[in-house]
Amino acid sequence: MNTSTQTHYRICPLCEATCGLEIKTEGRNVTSIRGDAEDVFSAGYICPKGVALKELDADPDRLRGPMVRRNGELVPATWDEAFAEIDKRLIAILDEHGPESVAAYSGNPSAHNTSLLLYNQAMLRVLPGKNRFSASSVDQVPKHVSSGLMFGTFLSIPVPDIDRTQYFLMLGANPMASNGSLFTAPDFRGRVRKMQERGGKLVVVDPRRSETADVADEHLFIRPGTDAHFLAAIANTLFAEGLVNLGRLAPHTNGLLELEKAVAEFSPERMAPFCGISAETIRRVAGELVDNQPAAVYGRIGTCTQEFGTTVSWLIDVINVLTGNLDRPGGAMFPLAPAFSSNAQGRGGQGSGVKLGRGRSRVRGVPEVMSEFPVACMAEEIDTPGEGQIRALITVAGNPAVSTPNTARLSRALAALDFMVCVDIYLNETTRHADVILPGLSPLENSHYDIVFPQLSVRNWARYSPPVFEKPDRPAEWEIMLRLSGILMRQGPSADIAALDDFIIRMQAQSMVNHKDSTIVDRDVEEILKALEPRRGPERIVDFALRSGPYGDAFGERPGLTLRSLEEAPHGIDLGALQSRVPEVLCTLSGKIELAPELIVGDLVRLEESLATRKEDQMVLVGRRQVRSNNSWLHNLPLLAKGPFRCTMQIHPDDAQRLGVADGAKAAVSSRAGRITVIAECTDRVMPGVVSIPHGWGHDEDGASLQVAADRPGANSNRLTDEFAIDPLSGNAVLCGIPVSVEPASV
Ligand SMILES: Nc1nc2c(c(=O)[nH]1)N[C@H]1C(S)=C(S)[C@@H](COP(=O)(O)OP(=O)(O)OC[C@H]3O[C@@H](n4cnc5c(=O)[nH]c(N)nc54)[C@H](O)[C@@H]3O)O[C@H]1N2
Ligand SMILES: Nc1nc2c(c(=O)[nH]1)N[C@H]1C(S)=C(S)[C@@H](COP(=O)(O)OP(=O)(O)OC[C@H]3O[C@@H](n4cnc5c(=O)[nH]c(N)nc54)[C@H](O)[C@@H]3O)O[C@H]1N2
Ligand code: SF4
Ligand SMILES: [Mo]
Repeated sequence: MNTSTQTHYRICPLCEATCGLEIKTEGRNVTSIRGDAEDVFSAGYICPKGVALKELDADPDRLRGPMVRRNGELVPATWDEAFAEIDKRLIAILDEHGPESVAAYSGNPSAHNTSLLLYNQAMLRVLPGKNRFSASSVDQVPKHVSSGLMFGTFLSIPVPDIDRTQYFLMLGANPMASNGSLFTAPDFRGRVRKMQERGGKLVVVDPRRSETADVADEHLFIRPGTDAHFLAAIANTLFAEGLVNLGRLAPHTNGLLELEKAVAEFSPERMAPFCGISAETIRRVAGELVDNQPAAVYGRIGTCTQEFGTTVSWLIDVINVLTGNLDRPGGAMFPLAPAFSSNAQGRGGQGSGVKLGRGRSRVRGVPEVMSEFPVACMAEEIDTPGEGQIRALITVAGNPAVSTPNTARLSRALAALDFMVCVDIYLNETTRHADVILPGLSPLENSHYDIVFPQLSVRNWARYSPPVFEKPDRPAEWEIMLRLSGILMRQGPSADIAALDDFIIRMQAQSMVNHKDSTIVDRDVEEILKALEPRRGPERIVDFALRSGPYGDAFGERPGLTLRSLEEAPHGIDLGALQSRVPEVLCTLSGKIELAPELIVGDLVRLEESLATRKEDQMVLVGRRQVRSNNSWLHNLPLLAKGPFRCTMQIHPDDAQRLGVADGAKAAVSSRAGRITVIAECTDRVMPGVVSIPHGWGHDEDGASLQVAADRPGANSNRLTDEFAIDPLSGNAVLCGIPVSVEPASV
């Protein structure tokens, strides 16, 4: 082994900021991790999680071989034993109970892992039934629905052009902690500072004075779950005061009159008492959006994980359009990713739009969205007997036993499954229920190409990282997923995965040469496949997608991107600032921006009804994120676990006093779904009537193997969230604004 110091460049896979890292190694050890100052996009920025990749790589609790349950206990096994067990048990369940009996859940890290993302899709395609779930329905599905209906594809999501905007209205997001989401912008702090230096203004709307509010020019407290009311009042004001100006978008929109009618009753005066922001302020913000051009409105997890998640997501882009800021430099813009982006393939300006509700969940009858059912329905699909009941589950990089609503019920359901397979790197709260665990490689043993985040980025770029360390002698996740696919296709535990992989790329090439608007239309498939030799697996798919993508070389037709060109550019290739893309980006049936989609406008009745059912004195729960945490799964790394204990319930001092809860003491919090005890932290950072507890904690379950995390387990806030509370348009879980009662804990 080479023990001299080597320097590697690697994109961080831990969050959406996609920072470029400089990693120094000696032999199989990491000696240092820093931000890559020469990275074309992140320019040296890094957060503590990026540094902790060293500990993730070295974590003794990270699984390095399969585990199989024998006599009730998870024990190490060989890969062949593990796949043989899956083949035997899964196929028996399918034979006895039919296609719907085997379900799949995909978690958040799968979106950050090239090998897994590409080949999980392959496995999901051969899953025989419709019971697919993912972390998207505790996250961003409302934004997919509103974007799909307005612009024509689920990933046509406008991002705030922070580097050129003069006014940034941000709701329900805290990029100072999260580093941004549906908004890939490493070094948010630096970008805000530059915006402020050129006279721009950041306004944060949040029931908590967050770390982002601290760096903002203005912070507005808002009553949780009322962003739709606030934004409807802004839209109402823009119409009422004659401020609507569509600019160059005018010929490209449909439904302006319907929209005006739809928001006509939501005046600032009616909405103000409901959301806790005065009518005067609402009118002022509406005016500022028009006066401080260019401007951008953006919302994230706090606006999606609420009762009106789709409506808020829609209103955000409605306001971007009404103020002339959609698709304009400094406004909210559509990235043009070099690969994998469905709104960049084809003619543009027209498409087939999106379809929702193709099928309904068995128990609650919730409509399908993006070929999935809401994870809030997963427990009932497992614990409700009858035809189509889920008996077996495959989880892929997910920890639903901590991350999804009413985890107590879901954990009972997981324990009652006939069979469970987890593709995961830890033995944790979810995988402790598994019959077989299949761990992937360390991130530093994987190559990396971001499939999703260039589609959500504030600049266009292309970056690829080869593996830092040599691949150990065990399967990568793409190979694991192909073996699972082989089993589901009834080819047995040792299907010819090389042949499956060849089949996948052949289908992709075939479909692109058949696509009349593709850059490789009518080309010879054999010639294309030959040009991709000798690559296999994820690299072959990425090379194909790049070369047939909007900046690609079209397989020798023109100068352009190939995977080779990225291999030769270790700090990445910058593809420039975002460009205006309307009408080319639009894929709706009409070829226009649909301002008043029927589904959403029809649901405004519910917004109106909510005005009558408001309960003034109800305490509600919201969540929060912290820099040294990542949902449920980085609490086992000493570098991130150290420091002050972070799983506290923030409560306003007035509420604390009224309820008899003392700072630093334990409080009991209960909801319809459950009860937890948690340390209280009295602070006027949260508005009265609101408590804030971070999610992803509660590492004290028997059977998990997380030595560091178990030391300071914290409490699981998703024991309080309610599986019956969903946004009906998207099926997304409501995680903000959960009614709770709070009292001192007796012990
Ligand atoms: N109350 C509340 N709940 C929330 C949220 C909230 O704001 N409030 N946020 C929600 C959001 S936005 C999300 S995205 C979800 C996340 O929900 P999940 O994705 O279900 O949960 P995570 O905590 O991200 O767990 C990730 C799992 O992936 C595993 N893992 C990590 N890296 C890899 C890898 O490379 N390969 C494999 N195979 N496994 C890996 C980890 O061990 C862990 O088991 O949580 C949601 N839950
Ligand atoms: N350090 C760290 N980074 C992460 C993650 C992590 O767990 N830790 N998770 C990653 C994931 S999976 C995601 S999806 C992103 C999420 O990224 P963000 O959306 O930026 O997530 P949060 O930091 O939770 O910020 C949400 C904010 O919404 C506020 N809020 C709650 N309810 C409401 C409401 O009703 N209205 C309004 N206006 N605000 C409300 C909360 O107080 C909180 O400040 O972060 C990603 N990055
Ligand atoms: S902000 Fe931190 S976790 Fe996110 S990509 Fe950058 S270094 Fe990684
Ligand atoms: Mo997320």
